[in-house]
Amino acid sequence: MEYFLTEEQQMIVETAWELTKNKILPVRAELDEKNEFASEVMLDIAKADLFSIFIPEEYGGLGGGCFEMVLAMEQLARGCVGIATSFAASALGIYPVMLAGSREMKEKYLPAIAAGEIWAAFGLTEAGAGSDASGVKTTAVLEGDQWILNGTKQWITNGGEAQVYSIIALTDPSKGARGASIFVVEDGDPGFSYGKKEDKMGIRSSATRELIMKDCRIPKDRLVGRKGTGFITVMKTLDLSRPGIGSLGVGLAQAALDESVTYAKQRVQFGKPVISFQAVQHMLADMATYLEAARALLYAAARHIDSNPKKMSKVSAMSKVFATDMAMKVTTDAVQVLGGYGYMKEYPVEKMMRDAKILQIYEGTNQIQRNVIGQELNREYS
Ligand code: COS
Repeated sequence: MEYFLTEEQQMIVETAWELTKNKILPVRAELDEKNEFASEVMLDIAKADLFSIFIPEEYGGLGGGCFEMVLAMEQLARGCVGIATSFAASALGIYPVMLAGSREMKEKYLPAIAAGEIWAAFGLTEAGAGSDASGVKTTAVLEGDQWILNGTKQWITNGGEAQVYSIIALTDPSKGARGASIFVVEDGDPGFSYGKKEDKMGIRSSATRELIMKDCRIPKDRLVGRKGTGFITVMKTLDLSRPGIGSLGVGLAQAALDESVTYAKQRVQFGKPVISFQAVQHMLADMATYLEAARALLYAAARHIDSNPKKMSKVSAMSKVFATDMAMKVTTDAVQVLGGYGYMKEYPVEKMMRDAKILQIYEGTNQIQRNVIGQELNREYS
């Protein structure tokens, strides 16, 4: 379908797709097999200037919005959702600074992120806090001109690979969500270390680790925004980033559809290519239709977010839930179309189906997305 992209947006799509073809497709199976972080590809992404897309021009970026990010991530995810996740997680990690940080903080970090010199990560989840974002137990106490952080973050994408971490900690535990604040913790800060790297079902070329803070001391000015406003910034950050997860679903499903149609045209059974059987055609037709519907919603949502940043929760959640449920279905059907071959590691759809599952879980489970949509509807009709 024609989505009327500007010349600049078209260029982002082409740049990201070229990178995917040349740098991601050749290495994705090996990285998946070895459970290895795609450091070199991340450097290639930096060289292609894709890290600068969402950074404002005054800080050395391209000044793009949610839509431009969605376009880039979709193309990266056509190659590997693990790598696209590492890219997306860096944006997620620095959004709190972009949304609520001081000018000095932005000057310190944003140009380096735009240049791809450093990567970021987002530290919200803990053993007892995931869907319940306000259940965080990590604490931050001010002592003289330093904050002292204590706590452990779990399942942090880019953990151990990023240089900059947005950490959500309680500065006033008695106030619950209203007592949460965000801090920038840097790799190498005293008292800051990493737990073991997780062995995951999918997105194995991304790094997922614990972040451990034991009397971790950071300068006073690493507080992002005002004390006690952390929860709201977290919610705004997730509103901005969730369409990105939708775009990973769209890119992944596109790749699965491409594999399925190509295979169905080649595979001969009962004397004919299997695409000539209606049973297979109907599966492919549904895959293509759901994919295009998800892409249309995603692009509309991202454009809406860029023009209405104050009213983004509902469309953001809709684009994430629809596109990622679609990706799970399309990749599962892709394995079915390829049959026995689809189940083998020799063909890429097996990895695609494994990679799809996380999209329904991270950055807010799809059940949480439905809660967000439902709560907004409740408010709108009151
Ligand atoms: N933007 C701005 N403010 C928001 C907001 C948003 N999108 N969503 C909620 N808020 C505000 C509310 O207005 C409320 O403010 P007041 O206390 O001033 O009224 C405050 O935040 C608390 O909101 P609420 O009571 O709805 O919070 P809940 O604890 O019920 O949590 C959900 C709501 C479930 C939506 C939230 O916990 C969530 O998104 N969870 C998933 C988190 C997630 O994505 N985790 C994955 C790991 S991070 S990659």
